[in-house]
Amino acid sequence: MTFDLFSDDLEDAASPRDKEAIGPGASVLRGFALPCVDELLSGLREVEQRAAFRHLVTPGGFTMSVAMTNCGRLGWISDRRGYRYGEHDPETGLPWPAMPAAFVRLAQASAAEAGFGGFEPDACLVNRYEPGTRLSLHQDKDERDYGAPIVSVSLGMPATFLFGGLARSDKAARIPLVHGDVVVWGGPDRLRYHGVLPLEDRPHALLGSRRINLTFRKAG
Ligand code: MD6
Ligand code: FE
Repeated sequence: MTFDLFSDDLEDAASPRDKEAIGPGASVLRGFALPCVDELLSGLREVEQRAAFRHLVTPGGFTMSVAMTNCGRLGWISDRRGYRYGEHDPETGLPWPAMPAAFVRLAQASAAEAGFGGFEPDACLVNRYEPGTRLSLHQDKDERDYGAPIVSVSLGMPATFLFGGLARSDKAARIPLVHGDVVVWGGPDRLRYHGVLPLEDRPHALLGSRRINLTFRKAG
Protein backbone atom coordinates (compact mmCIF):
# COMPACT_ATOMS: atom_id res chain seq x y z
CA MET A 1 0.00 0.00 0.00
CA THR A 2 1.25 3.49 -0.77
CA PHE A 3 0.92 6.30 1.67
CA ASP A 4 0.60 9.74 0.17
CA LEU A 5 1.00 12.46 2.73
CA PHE A 6 -0.25 15.13 0.33
CA SER A 7 -3.22 13.45 -1.32
CA ASP A 8 -5.81 15.50 0.56
CA ASP A 9 -4.00 18.76 -0.10
CA LEU A 10 -3.79 18.01 -3.80
CA GLU A 11 -7.51 17.44 -4.04
CA ASP A 12 -8.39 20.49 -2.01
CA ALA A 13 -5.97 22.90 -3.60
CA ALA A 14 -6.26 22.41 -7.32
CA SER A 15 -9.25 20.06 -7.76
CA PRO A 16 -7.45 18.46 -10.73
CA ARG A 17 -10.40 16.12 -11.27
CA ASP A 18 -12.64 19.01 -12.14
CA LYS A 19 -10.26 21.07 -14.26
CA GLU A 20 -9.81 19.77 -17.79
CA ALA A 21 -7.09 21.38 -19.89
CA ILE A 22 -8.33 21.85 -23.45
CA GLY A 23 -5.27 23.83 -24.53
CA PRO A 24 -2.14 25.41 -23.07
CA GLY A 25 -4.22 28.44 -21.98
CA ALA A 26 -7.70 26.93 -21.88
CA SER A 27 -9.61 24.92 -19.27
CA VAL A 28 -13.05 23.60 -18.50
CA LEU A 29 -13.88 24.04 -14.81
CA ARG A 30 -16.57 21.43 -14.20
CA GLY A 31 -19.39 22.62 -11.94
CA PHE A 32 -17.45 25.69 -10.87
CA ALA A 33 -20.56 27.93 -10.97
CA LEU A 34 -22.82 25.54 -9.03
CA PRO A 35 -22.26 27.07 -5.57
CA CYS A 36 -23.52 30.48 -6.77
CA VAL A 37 -26.26 29.53 -9.25
CA ASP A 38 -29.07 31.08 -7.19
CA GLU A 39 -27.25 34.41 -7.04
CA LEU A 40 -26.47 34.25 -10.75
CA LEU A 41 -30.11 33.65 -11.64
CA SER A 42 -31.37 36.48 -9.45
CA GLY A 43 -28.71 38.75 -10.97
CA LEU A 44 -29.86 37.69 -14.41
CA ARG A 45 -33.47 38.59 -13.63
CA GLU A 46 -32.38 42.11 -12.65
CA VAL A 47 -30.30 42.53 -15.79
CA GLU A 48 -33.17 41.29 -18.00
CA GLN A 49 -35.57 43.80 -16.48
CA ARG A 50 -33.34 46.75 -17.40
CA ALA A 51 -32.04 45.39 -20.71
CA ALA A 52 -34.33 42.84 -22.37
CA PHE A 53 -33.05 39.97 -24.50
CA ARG A 54 -33.15 40.77 -28.21
CA HIS A 55 -32.13 39.15 -31.47
CA LEU A 56 -29.37 41.19 -33.07
CA VAL A 57 -28.84 41.50 -36.80
CA THR A 58 -25.45 40.68 -38.32
CA PRO A 59 -23.71 43.20 -40.60
CA GLY A 60 -24.75 40.89 -43.46
CA GLY A 61 -28.42 41.27 -42.50
CA PHE A 62 -29.11 37.92 -40.83
CA THR A 63 -31.01 37.77 -37.55
CA MET A 64 -29.02 35.82 -34.94
CA SER A 65 -30.79 32.82 -33.42
CA VAL A 66 -29.15 33.46 -30.03
CA ALA A 67 -30.97 36.19 -28.05
CA MET A 68 -28.58 38.60 -26.32
CA THR A 69 -28.29 41.29 -23.70
CA ASN A 70 -25.38 42.75 -21.73
CA CYS A 71 -24.30 44.02 -18.35
CA GLY A 72 -21.19 45.85 -17.22
CA ARG A 73 -19.70 49.12 -18.49
CA LEU A 74 -19.51 47.89 -22.08
CA GLY A 75 -21.99 45.84 -24.08
CA TRP A 76 -21.39 43.95 -27.31
CA ILE A 77 -23.75 44.68 -30.17
CA SER A 78 -24.12 43.85 -33.80
CA ASP A 79 -26.11 45.70 -36.46
CA ARG A 80 -25.89 46.57 -40.14
CA ARG A 81 -22.90 48.83 -39.34
CA GLY A 82 -20.82 46.05 -37.78
CA TYR A 83 -19.83 44.50 -34.46
CA ARG A 84 -18.72 46.72 -31.60
CA TYR A 85 -18.81 47.48 -27.89
CA GLY A 86 -20.75 50.46 -26.57
CA GLU A 87 -21.70 51.99 -23.23
CA HIS A 88 -25.42 52.26 -23.98
CA ASP A 89 -28.22 49.87 -24.81
CA PRO A 90 -29.35 50.98 -28.27
CA GLU A 91 -32.92 49.83 -27.45
CA THR A 92 -33.34 52.22 -24.51
CA GLY A 93 -30.45 54.68 -24.75
CA LEU A 94 -29.59 53.82 -21.13
CA PRO A 95 -26.22 52.60 -19.85
CA TRP A 96 -26.07 48.81 -19.65
CA PRO A 97 -27.03 47.50 -16.19
CA ALA A 98 -24.15 47.04 -13.76
CA MET A 99 -22.59 43.60 -13.50
CA PRO A 100 -24.18 41.87 -10.49
CA ALA A 101 -21.59 41.26 -7.74
CA ALA A 102 -22.01 37.48 -8.02
CA PHE A 103 -21.14 37.69 -11.74
CA VAL A 104 -17.91 39.59 -11.03
CA ARG A 105 -16.90 37.24 -8.22
CA LEU A 106 -17.44 34.13 -10.33
CA ALA A 107 -15.64 35.58 -13.36
CA GLN A 108 -12.61 36.55 -11.30
CA ALA A 109 -12.48 33.27 -9.37
CA SER A 110 -12.80 31.27 -12.60
CA ALA A 111 -10.03 33.19 -14.35
CA ALA A 112 -7.75 32.78 -11.32
CA GLU A 113 -8.51 29.05 -11.12
CA ALA A 114 -7.51 28.74 -14.78
CA GLY A 115 -4.25 30.63 -14.20
CA PHE A 116 -5.29 34.19 -15.10
CA GLY A 117 -5.08 36.22 -11.90
CA GLY A 118 -6.18 39.87 -11.84
CA PHE A 119 -8.99 39.53 -14.40
CA GLU A 120 -11.09 42.73 -14.41
CA PRO A 121 -14.03 42.14 -16.76
CA ASP A 122 -15.80 45.27 -18.03
CA ALA A 123 -18.26 43.46 -20.30
CA CYS A 124 -20.62 40.55 -19.76
CA LEU A 125 -22.52 39.35 -22.82
CA VAL A 126 -25.55 37.28 -21.84
CA ASN A 127 -26.74 34.79 -24.45
CA ARG A 128 -29.99 32.85 -24.40
CA TYR A 129 -30.19 29.70 -26.48
CA GLU A 130 -33.37 27.77 -27.27
CA PRO A 131 -33.73 24.34 -28.90
CA GLY A 132 -32.27 24.48 -32.40
CA THR A 133 -30.20 27.59 -31.64
CA ARG A 134 -26.57 27.40 -32.68
CA LEU A 135 -23.54 29.64 -32.77
CA SER A 136 -21.27 29.14 -35.74
CA LEU A 137 -17.48 29.05 -35.41
CA HIS A 138 -16.07 32.50 -34.66
CA GLN A 139 -13.24 34.27 -32.85
CA ASP A 140 -13.90 36.78 -30.05
CA LYS A 141 -11.79 39.62 -31.44
CA ASP A 142 -13.69 42.88 -30.93
CA GLU A 143 -11.90 43.50 -27.62
CA ARG A 144 -9.15 46.09 -27.42
CA ASP A 145 -6.39 43.83 -26.18
CA TYR A 146 -6.12 40.09 -26.04
CA GLY A 147 -4.12 39.98 -22.81
CA ALA A 148 -7.21 39.10 -20.76
CA PRO A 149 -8.97 35.74 -21.06
CA ILE A 150 -12.58 34.99 -21.99
CA VAL A 151 -14.65 33.41 -19.21
CA SER A 152 -17.79 31.58 -20.35
CA VAL A 153 -20.39 30.26 -17.88
CA SER A 154 -23.04 27.70 -18.90
CA LEU A 155 -26.45 27.49 -17.20
CA GLY A 156 -29.54 25.46 -18.03
CA MET A 157 -29.68 22.97 -20.89
CA PRO A 158 -26.56 21.10 -21.94
CA ALA A 159 -24.73 22.03 -25.12
CA THR A 160 -21.84 20.85 -27.24
CA PHE A 161 -19.11 23.46 -27.36
CA LEU A 162 -16.84 23.46 -30.40
CA PHE A 163 -13.26 24.45 -29.64
CA GLY A 164 -11.20 24.82 -32.80
CA GLY A 165 -7.79 26.21 -33.58
CA LEU A 166 -6.39 29.54 -34.67
CA ALA A 167 -7.52 28.94 -38.26
CA ARG A 168 -11.19 28.48 -39.15
CA SER A 169 -10.37 25.27 -41.02
CA ASP A 170 -8.69 23.60 -38.00
CA LYS A 171 -10.59 20.61 -36.68
CA ALA A 172 -12.71 21.53 -33.66
CA ALA A 173 -12.93 19.45 -30.48
CA ARG A 174 -16.47 18.74 -29.26
CA ILE A 175 -16.78 19.49 -25.57
CA PRO A 176 -20.02 18.70 -23.73
CA LEU A 177 -21.02 21.50 -21.35
CA VAL A 178 -23.64 21.24 -18.63
CA HIS A 179 -25.26 23.56 -16.11
CA GLY A 180 -22.57 25.09 -13.90
CA ASP A 181 -19.56 24.45 -16.13
CA VAL A 182 -17.15 27.30 -16.83
CA VAL A 183 -14.76 27.51 -19.79
CA VAL A 184 -11.79 29.88 -19.69
CA TRP A 185 -9.56 30.59 -22.69
CA GLY A 186 -6.68 33.05 -22.86
CA GLY A 187 -2.98 33.44 -23.55
CA PRO A 188 -2.01 31.40 -26.59
CA ASP A 189 -5.61 30.15 -26.91
CA ARG A 190 -7.30 33.57 -26.73
CA LEU A 191 -8.10 33.73 -30.45
CA ARG A 192 -9.15 30.13 -31.00
CA TYR A 193 -12.28 29.61 -33.09
CA HIS A 194 -15.24 28.33 -31.08
CA GLY A 195 -18.96 27.81 -31.42
CA VAL A 196 -21.97 25.86 -30.16
CA LEU A 197 -23.77 23.01 -32.00
CA PRO A 198 -27.56 23.33 -32.43
CA LEU A 199 -29.17 22.74 -29.05
CA GLU A 200 -31.24 19.66 -28.43
CA ASP A 201 -34.39 20.02 -26.34
CA ARG A 202 -33.38 18.47 -23.02
CA PRO A 203 -35.26 20.68 -20.54
CA HIS A 204 -33.41 21.69 -17.39
CA ALA A 205 -34.99 21.61 -13.92
CA LEU A 206 -34.36 25.31 -13.23
CA LEU A 207 -34.35 26.88 -16.68
CA GLY A 208 -36.63 24.68 -18.79
CA SER A 209 -35.86 24.60 -22.51
CA ARG A 210 -33.23 27.32 -22.34
CA ARG A 211 -29.51 27.62 -22.06
CA ILE A 212 -27.95 30.80 -20.68
CA ASN A 213 -24.32 31.60 -21.37
CA LEU A 214 -22.53 34.44 -19.59
CA THR A 215 -19.41 35.54 -21.44
CA PHE A 216 -17.06 37.84 -19.54
CA ARG A 217 -14.45 39.94 -21.33
CA LYS A 218 -12.08 42.82 -20.81
CA ALA A 219 -13.26 44.77 -23.81
CA GLY A 220 -12.10 48.36 -23.26
C1 MD6 B 1 -21.12 29.46 -25.40
N1 MD6 B 1 -20.46 31.49 -26.51
O1 MD6 B 1 -22.29 29.81 -25.54
C2 MD6 B 1 -20.01 30.23 -26.03
N2 MD6 B 1 -19.26 34.35 -28.33
O2 MD6 B 1 -20.80 28.46 -24.72
C3 MD6 B 1 -19.66 32.29 -27.27
O3 MD6 B 1 -18.57 31.98 -27.60
C4 MD6 B 1 -20.14 33.54 -27.75
O4 MD6 B 1 -22.35 33.06 -27.08
C5 MD6 B 1 -19.64 35.53 -28.83
C6 MD6 B 1 -20.94 35.91 -28.77
C7 MD6 B 1 -21.86 35.09 -28.17
C8 MD6 B 1 -21.48 33.87 -27.65
FE1 FE C 1 -17.45 33.61 -28.59
